[in-house]
Amino acid sequence: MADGVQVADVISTETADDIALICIDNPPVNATGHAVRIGLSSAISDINSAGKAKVIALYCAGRTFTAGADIREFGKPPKQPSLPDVLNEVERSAIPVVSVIHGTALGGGFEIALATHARVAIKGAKVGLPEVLLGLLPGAGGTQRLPRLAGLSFALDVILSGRQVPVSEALEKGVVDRVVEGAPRDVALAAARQVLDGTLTTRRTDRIEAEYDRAVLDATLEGVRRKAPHLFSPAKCVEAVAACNLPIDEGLKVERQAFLDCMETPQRAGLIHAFFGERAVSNIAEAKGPTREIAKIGVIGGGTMGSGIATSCLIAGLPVRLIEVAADGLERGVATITKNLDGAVSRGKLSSDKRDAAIAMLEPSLEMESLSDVDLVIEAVFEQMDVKKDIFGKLDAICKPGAILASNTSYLDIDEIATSTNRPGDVLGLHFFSPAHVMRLLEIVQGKHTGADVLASGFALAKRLKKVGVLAQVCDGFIGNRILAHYGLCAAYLVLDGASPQQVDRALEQFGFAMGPHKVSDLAGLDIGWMTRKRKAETRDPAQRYAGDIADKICENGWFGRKTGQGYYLYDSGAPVPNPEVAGIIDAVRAAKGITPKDFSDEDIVDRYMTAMIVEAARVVEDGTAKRPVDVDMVFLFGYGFPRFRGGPLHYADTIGAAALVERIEGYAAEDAHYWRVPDILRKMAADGSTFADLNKEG
Ligand code: T1G
Repeated sequence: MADGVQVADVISTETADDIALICIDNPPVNATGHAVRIGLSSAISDINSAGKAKVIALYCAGRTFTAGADIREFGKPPKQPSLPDVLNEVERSAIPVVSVIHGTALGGGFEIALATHARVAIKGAKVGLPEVLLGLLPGAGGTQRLPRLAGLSFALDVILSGRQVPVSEALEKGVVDRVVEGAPRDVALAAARQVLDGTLTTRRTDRIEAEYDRAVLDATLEGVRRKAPHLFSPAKCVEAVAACNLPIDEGLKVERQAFLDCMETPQRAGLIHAFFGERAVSNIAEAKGPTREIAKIGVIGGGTMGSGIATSCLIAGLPVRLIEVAADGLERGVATITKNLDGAVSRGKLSSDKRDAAIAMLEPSLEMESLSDVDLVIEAVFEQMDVKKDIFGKLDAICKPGAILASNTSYLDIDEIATSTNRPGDVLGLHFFSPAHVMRLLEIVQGKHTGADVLASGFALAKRLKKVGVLAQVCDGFIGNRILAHYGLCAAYLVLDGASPQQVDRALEQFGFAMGPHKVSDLAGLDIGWMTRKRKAETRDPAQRYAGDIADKICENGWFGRKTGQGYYLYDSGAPVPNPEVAGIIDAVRAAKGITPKDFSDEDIVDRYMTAMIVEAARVVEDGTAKRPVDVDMVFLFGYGFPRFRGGPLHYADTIGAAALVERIEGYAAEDAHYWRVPDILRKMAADGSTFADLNKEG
């Protein structure tokens, strides 16, 4: 028994006619948890001690060969035997061991195969070492055995990319010996017989001389430092692989130490939080239960969002009827969709055949009446309530009973939209993020009358589109945009009070954001924020310090960012350069407001910006707009370019601690007590020592 798991339940052996079969059966992905390690070690040892078998064949039950170590064990005290030790026993087995790979042999799973003496793959399988995506490195011999089998460059590519390698490619590289068809156990028996009759050669990986090229390693190290300056484990991967010219026991020691170095980092914790979080957000009651069939979709609006949404649905194999009010708009929509699909093909994300099939499933129309037979309509038109209510009123009359009516609105009240229909139970929000055929986040907004099956259908659609569906309740901006509105103020206050836009951007890019907030605004279009400020002008809280003066003046010049060639930056010479005119605007606004600019350190900028994000994120959890902290984290990882290795704003908050955050906010409140207020939830956590991770467990 190990961790409540009977070893016999996860490992079984059969012996007959000189052949011993070992089967790992540990659903759902045959992870090499403690019981599996104990069982595999015992099986190898017992078969060798019995001395009857002349060959061992190792395979897995279920849908895949083992997908690696049990990630849930990470961060807990390690339990013996470790996987590296078990794999040394496999490699040093006097009886040759052949492994049979099916599904996705990843991480420690692929490392098991590398430690066996021959590898037979079942057609369609993939192998890979994705540890770097978890802030780790292959810690069970992968950095030592893969270079020996397939050469330094291929090993570095696989280990640093974390990509899944089709076994057809692995065969070419000599990593697998055969690619066959059949069921794993049958293939295992056949492979064992081929070893016995000499038609399948076995060899110990550790006895193969690894090709070695210091120049390749040095160039690779320079490359990873340049490409991912924030990440810790890529350089450690190279360090471990660089030991493959040593005797394997020494190389494995270097690998082990490098692995343990990675295991200790907050980056490993953040990336594993992201891995499980991506799955947790749809692992909720609202995403389960009966759904309505969605076989045909209507999209209203051929603008950027509507075209992106239509593209996403077409790529998923869903026929789309695209509605526009005028022929030129419809033509633009079709052209944008075509461009999106061609872009997916050129990026290698879509085959040409699938691109053609997608185009064939697109039916443009000027007639809203043509939506009478669709199962779901996604409205993506102008963000004005009266426009949306008019459309939903018409859809109510046109669409068949049971059709789902969704709005892609990014902040408007779904409940109010639903009042323009006689079927509020069929109405929900499906908030896509631009570009909708690329960004994986989908906020699924639950109206107070949204039917349970309609909500579950939203999650089913997210899965079909390979999106990360996150449940959100109705409020201005739902989860992401509501929080963005708050910390966006912080960025504006920093510039009003003394920092430059480029300093704020640089500080946050050094923290890990792909782009700072001013570059993001320039990219999205400064006019969007300008319209929002105007929309909110009449209802703005007078106690709130207005932060839009600088951006307003930039917009009044017609400078809307990339789309006009200038905003906070100039875009006419490739890389963006700070717009020199903006400095003058900033000085003038400060002078008019009587602000004496002060210096901010990059650290102070990051602390303020992140604390502002955490404050509103905490409120969003506190008032139930988001179900749990992890839902907010995933919104930011998949919709807002938050650095994945930091796990998300509330995972990051736990690395600071509630008490420290409360103290920090109270310090800032001395400057602006209205903006800087401590959320009750944070004060409670500071008092009882709980964390956002604890709240996630409460679910
Ligand atoms: N450990 C624990 N649970 C895992 C797991 C793992 N390695 N992989 C998947 N699961 C859970 C997952 O959380 C989900 O649980 C269920 O299995 C189905 O997964 C020593 C140290 C294999 C391609 O990084 O890439 O080995 O939500 O929804 O879409 O060097 O899972 O149902 O409760 O993703 O069909 C390296 C990670 C580990 C592989 C299948 N291995 N897994 O995808 O199903 S580190 C990985 C995947 C390591 C060694 C090092 C995918 C998949 P629940 P799923 P899927």
